[in-house]
Formats: sequence, C-alpha cells, structure tokens
Amino acid sequence: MNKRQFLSTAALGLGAAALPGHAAKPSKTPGGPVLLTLTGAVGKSNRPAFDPAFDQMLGKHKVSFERAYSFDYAMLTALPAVTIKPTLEYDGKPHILRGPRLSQVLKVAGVPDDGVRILLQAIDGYAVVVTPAQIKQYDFILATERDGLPLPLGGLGPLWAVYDADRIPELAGKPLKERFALSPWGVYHIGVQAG
Ligand SMILES: Nc1nc2c(c(=O)[nH]1)N[C@H]1C(S)=C(S)[C@@H](COP(=O)(O)O)O[C@H]1N2
Ligand SMILES: [Mo]
Repeated sequence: MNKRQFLSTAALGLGAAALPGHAAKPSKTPGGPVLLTLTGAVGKSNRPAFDPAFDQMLGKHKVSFERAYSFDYAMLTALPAVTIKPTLEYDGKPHILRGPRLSQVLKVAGVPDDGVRILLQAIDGYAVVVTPAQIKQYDFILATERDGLPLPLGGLGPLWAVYDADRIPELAGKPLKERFALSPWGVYHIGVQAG
C-alpha cells in the first residue's frame, strides 16, 4: 500500500475497522457534509470555534461559539432510530417519521441533562427554545425520513425536530395547526445555552 492509499484509508476510518477484534464504531468526525451543528455548552467538541469567514449561515443567524459538535448524515443514522406516526398538519394524515431520539443526539455531543436551554434553529431562521425535560417529555426525534424516504432539503429536511403529537395529551386535544409550533423543519443548528 503506498502512502497516499494508506492516508485515504485512514481518513475513512477503515484502518481501525479492518483490524481484527475492533468493531466498527460510528464515526466521531464527519466525513460527509455536516447537516447539524451543536454549539455552546457541549461536553464534546469535534470542530474548531466559529469562523466568521466560512461559517456563513451560522453568522447570518447571529450564532458564535467556542465549542461545537457536528454531525453528518451517517453519524445520525448510525444512532438507534425510532419510528413515530403523527397526523401532520400539512395534509391531515398520519405519516411514518423515523430518526434518532433528539435526547440521544444531545448525549453524543455531551450535552448535560439539566441546567441548559436548547435552541433548535432551522435553515429559514425559525427557532424555538426547549428544555432537556421537554425534549424527554415529548420524546422529540430528529427525523431523517418520512414514509421511508429521506427528508429533502427544500421540503421538511434534511432534519426535522418533531414528536408524536397524537400521543401527547396536551397536544392531541389541540387543532392540527397548533400542534407543531415547537417542531422546526430544516433544523441545522442546536444552540446549547448554559444556565
Ligand atoms: N423551519 C420552520 N419550521 C417551522 C415553522 C417555520 O416557519 N419554519 N413554523 C412552525 C409553526 S409556528 C408551525 S404551526 C408549523 C407549521 O408551520 P409551517 O406551515 O411554516 O411549516 O411548523 C413549525 N415549524
Ligand atoms: Mo404556528
């Protein structure tokens, strides 16, 4: 194996996976396009601080940070996925949504279970603030799929922070149009605010 091949194999993380006795672990640094960046009070960091030159969209959304943890699609889909079937306000029909639990994604980035507020921010700037307790109570998922197909950018994706509103008593009684205000589609940034 020449040096170039070795380096590209190592960069793909295949080196460790190919060793006997080493189970393939989910990648800790994104190899594909980053879809989600957690910033602020994250316990783990896998990218440099905010770069005003190249973190253009984060900058437009007035985000700045020292520490951040980023995920690509493979890192998210490597986490255990759950399936929910809420009635959606867009067509009034139940749909199968699938993706990792938001609490699990936060855990991977070392976000504490309490004493923080969680900003969920979408590509169009729409943002909500929730607590870890609320994320657990609603059992938020970070949906990557609807009805078996990946969520498109330009539609509700690629990531949609959503919950099974039909199964949440305080939401199930509300009109459909009032159930999903805490549910940003196209979420790309999660700001973890301490205190
Ligand atoms: N990215 C994004 N997500 C969003 C919104 C939005 O404007 N942008 N609106 C929220 C609100 S207030 C509701 S009621 C539902 C439906 O809004 P929408 O029709 O703008 O999707 O999505 C929620 N998620
Ligand atoms: Mo709304």
